[in-house]
Amino acid sequence: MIPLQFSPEVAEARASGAPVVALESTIITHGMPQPHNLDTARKVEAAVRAAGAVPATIAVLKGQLHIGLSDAQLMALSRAVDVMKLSRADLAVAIATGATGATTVAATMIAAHLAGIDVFATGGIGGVHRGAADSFDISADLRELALTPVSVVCAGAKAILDLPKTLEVLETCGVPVIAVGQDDLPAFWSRSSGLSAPLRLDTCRDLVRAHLMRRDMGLTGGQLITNPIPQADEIPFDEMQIAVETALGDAEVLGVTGKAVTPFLLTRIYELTAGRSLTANIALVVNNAQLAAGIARELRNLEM
Ligand code: PSU
Ligand code: MN
Repeated sequence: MIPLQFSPEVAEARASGAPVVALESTIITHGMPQPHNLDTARKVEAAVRAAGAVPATIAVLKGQLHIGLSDAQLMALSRAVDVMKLSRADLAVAIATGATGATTVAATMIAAHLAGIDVFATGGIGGVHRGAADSFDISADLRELALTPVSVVCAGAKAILDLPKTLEVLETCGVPVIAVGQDDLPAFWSRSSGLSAPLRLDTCRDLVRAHLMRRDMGLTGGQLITNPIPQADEIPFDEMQIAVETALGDAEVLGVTGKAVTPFLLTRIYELTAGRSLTANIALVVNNAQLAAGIARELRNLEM
């Protein structure tokens, strides 16, 4: 038996058929500094509610797989130390041994699917790291998108990654990478990566139709919906590159590897941009939560 724990709000939504949006928790524990992590988690949940859906932040707390957290649980998680970062490889071990861990995009997709949630909002996904030809560092998020039928709304892949290689792996995995409202692939802090997105859709209705068509056709895996950061909040790509290059150099000098790479780079870029990267990060996650709520609502309409 999987120890799934639904928050009262999510349980009610499931009973009434109200739209639900899954949210990850690694962004809280490993992606942002305190107290911004808690503020952002609350803001993102509020954005989902304001847009007419129910937020389900997902985490493993003492071996229970929580789908939806209370404010007290959210607060405790945001302040906890030594929280595990859980991806597909770690999720079952953490649950079986009573551990506490935050879920990455991969693990959140697995949990959302177990809970019957089709739509998930995050900031950025993991991808192919620069230097992957030597390090073999390719996020398990990509393979999860190939396996698990959840539509993931993000702001593109972070510029710390090798974006062309990330697109290649997603194509090999059969994952539709869809830009919303523009032709270019967004690059997290920046609206454009300078690369074309493989696919473009401009409405929630089309995004939902494509999601349902994959289901009807029995295609495994999800959709990657890339939503550009609002114009007012973006940091131009070239400007970010300087901070990104410095952070990558520091990671190499310090010998940072494995799971520690993404959190290290995010922290370093936060320092190097004097907090600007965080302001942009918060804005884009909220923006993604709003779009995801719209998609979840449309999904309920079309399913009925
Ligand atoms: N992007 C962010 N903040 C984050 C992450 C990505 O802007 O916190 C997290 C997500 O949880 C993502 C994970 O799934 O980093 C990817 O880690 P890795 O590269 O180790 O797979
Ligand atoms: Mn990795």
